[in-house]
Amino acid sequence: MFLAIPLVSLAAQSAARTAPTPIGAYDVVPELPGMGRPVDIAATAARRRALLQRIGRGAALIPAAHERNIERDYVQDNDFRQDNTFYYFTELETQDAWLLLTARGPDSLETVLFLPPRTPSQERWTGLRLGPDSVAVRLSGITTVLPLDSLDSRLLRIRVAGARGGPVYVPLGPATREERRISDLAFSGGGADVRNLLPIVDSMRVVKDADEIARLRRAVNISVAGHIAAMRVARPGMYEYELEATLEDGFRRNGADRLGYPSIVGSGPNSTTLHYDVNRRRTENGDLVVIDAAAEWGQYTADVTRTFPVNGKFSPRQKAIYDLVLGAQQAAFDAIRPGITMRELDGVARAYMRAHSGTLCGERTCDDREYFNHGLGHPIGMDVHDVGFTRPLEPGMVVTLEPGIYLQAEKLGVRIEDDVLVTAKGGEWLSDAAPRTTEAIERVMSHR
Ligand SMILES: [Mn+2]
Repeated sequence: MFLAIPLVSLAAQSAARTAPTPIGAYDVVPELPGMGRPVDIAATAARRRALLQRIGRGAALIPAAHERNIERDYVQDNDFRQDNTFYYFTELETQDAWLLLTARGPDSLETVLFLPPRTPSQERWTGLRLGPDSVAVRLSGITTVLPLDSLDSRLLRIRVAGARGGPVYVPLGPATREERRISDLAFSGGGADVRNLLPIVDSMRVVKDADEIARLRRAVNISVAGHIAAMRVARPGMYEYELEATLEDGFRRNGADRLGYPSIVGSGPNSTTLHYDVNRRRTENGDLVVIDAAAEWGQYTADVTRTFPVNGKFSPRQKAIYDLVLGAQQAAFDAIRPGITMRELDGVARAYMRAHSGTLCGERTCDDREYFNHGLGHPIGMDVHDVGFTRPLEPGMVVTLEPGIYLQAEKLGVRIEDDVLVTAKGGEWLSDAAPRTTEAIERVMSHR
């Protein structure tokens, strides 16, 4: 495991006068300074073996993502993010690569990584790239690394073998012209049995392995640091984007690769809009602020929401609603065990709200779809809404619990969202270092 940087306790961070050590100090590999992260070679190899066991006999052909063109595609953002399926089997952040896995029986697995050649003149602009050489072999743990231009001849062999070689699995979805050319070359007219790889990979991704859980923990810890930073600076009269800036500063300062999703910073009336991410309103004394935001680290993203009073002190009414949401979240957490479904946990949270609403939400109870108008939670992973929502919980799944109550007439919204690792015994809070109770939030905000 490469999770070697010790976490700095948040208390120690705030106490220190000097700059805190970042939680996610940027891991790099010496051969690609600043470009790549270490690969968990054992984990990726195990995933490839697991895939080939599922396939039995056949091949899987998986393209890497391509860099967007800063002039043509996204003027404001040239950020490269690896394709999740390619990442799952390689943990490489290299672009325009292909992975070819071939199984001819249970003990015969061939893995070939195809990489474009390095071009020094281009690297003057882009920085170092992974090329088809011994560095790639060492970093990836894949012993056969070939230049990209040898992919065609390999695919022709698959095509000649046709159906005799077993099915060929490819991730079917939107493809680039080059991806279409290559899959045509491999499959058209050869009689190969082409199938979609994604359902198999998605089912493998539901239960996280130790490396994935370590990545999620790190993404969560970075996210928590950002949430606490935002709570500490909050003052009535601040603009939502000022809180957003402190929040995201906290993410990036602690080594986040990027946001897991656009940060939601909704104050007052905006606290009741579920996916509000305009973040332009000026806060007012007495507002609640809902911040639903998280960092991505090592391709995995957290998903955390906190609600706090911008002036640092909950009103009795705000506290009553908050505590009902908190109680519902705790009830769902306490019900977590292997075998239960997210839908059943949703029912547990709603039953708690129904039983404890009293007249807080008026004639109807607070679990009403008018007030708690979204689902309780979802799996997280490489996607913030990750695969496996309908699967009964198993140890190694990581899910969110995020009940909320939104009272538009009162401009009062509360959502509390934590990330939970499912274990054999129940659940483990991953994000509870972010203050969760009104007392803990007020305590953090009093140290401003
Ligand atoms: Mn969520």
